[in-house]
Amino acid sequence: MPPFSRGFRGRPRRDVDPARIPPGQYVVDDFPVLSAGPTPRTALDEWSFTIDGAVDRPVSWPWEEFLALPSETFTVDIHCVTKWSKLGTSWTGVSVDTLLEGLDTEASHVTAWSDGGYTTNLPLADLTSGRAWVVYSFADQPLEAEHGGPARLLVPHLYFWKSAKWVRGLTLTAQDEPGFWESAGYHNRGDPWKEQRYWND
Ligand SMILES: Nc1nc2c(c(=O)[nH]1)N[C@H]1C(S)=C(S)[C@@H](COP(=O)(O)O)O[C@H]1N2
Ligand SMILES: [Mo]
Repeated sequence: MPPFSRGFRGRPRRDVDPARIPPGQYVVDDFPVLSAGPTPRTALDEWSFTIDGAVDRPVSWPWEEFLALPSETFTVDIHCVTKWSKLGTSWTGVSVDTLLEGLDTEASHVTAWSDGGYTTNLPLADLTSGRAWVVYSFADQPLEAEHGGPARLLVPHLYFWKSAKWVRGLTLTAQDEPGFWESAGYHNRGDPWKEQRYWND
């Protein structure tokens, strides 16, 4: 059975601005769960968030320090490559710009890595300029484990597989290295507005 409510598929919805729906997508009201493996459960006192790789000095924040960083609450639309989109989702977290503040790097790319072994690669430019966050709250509630809690990456302008659940760090790299789905045939960048679903799109 598909993890989304049946009946919306392919049916145009009158309450939705079509300009907000990327090509080939349909809108859902619920919040599907898509995980390639079991949900990891890392204790908060063992959790930290690390930026390392091609930086002048690696940085790492334990949970409490991460929560004390300047945060933002914002509302965005999200788009999964399996064709569902969810509009107007509200999140709280720390922007990647804030995390990178004061760091010196000549890296062009980033690998986001997660508890459980998931990785996804992005150009550094897709994570900066206020377009990406590490979020720990959804709809004013702590982020549920099945949706990536305690914290996940959120990169809403790219397909949702780039938004790594259970994210624990960003490794900055001089070369682009395909992540989990990118190595399995998904598009390297994944822009939903260009319908970059698979490697040859
Ligand atoms: N760690 C991890 N992150 C992940 C995934 C995963 O399997 N593991 N799946 C990706 C995919 S394909 C999608 S569509 C979204 C799903 O997020 P959700 O379960 O909160 O809807 O998470 C992305 N991030
Ligand atoms: Mo996905």
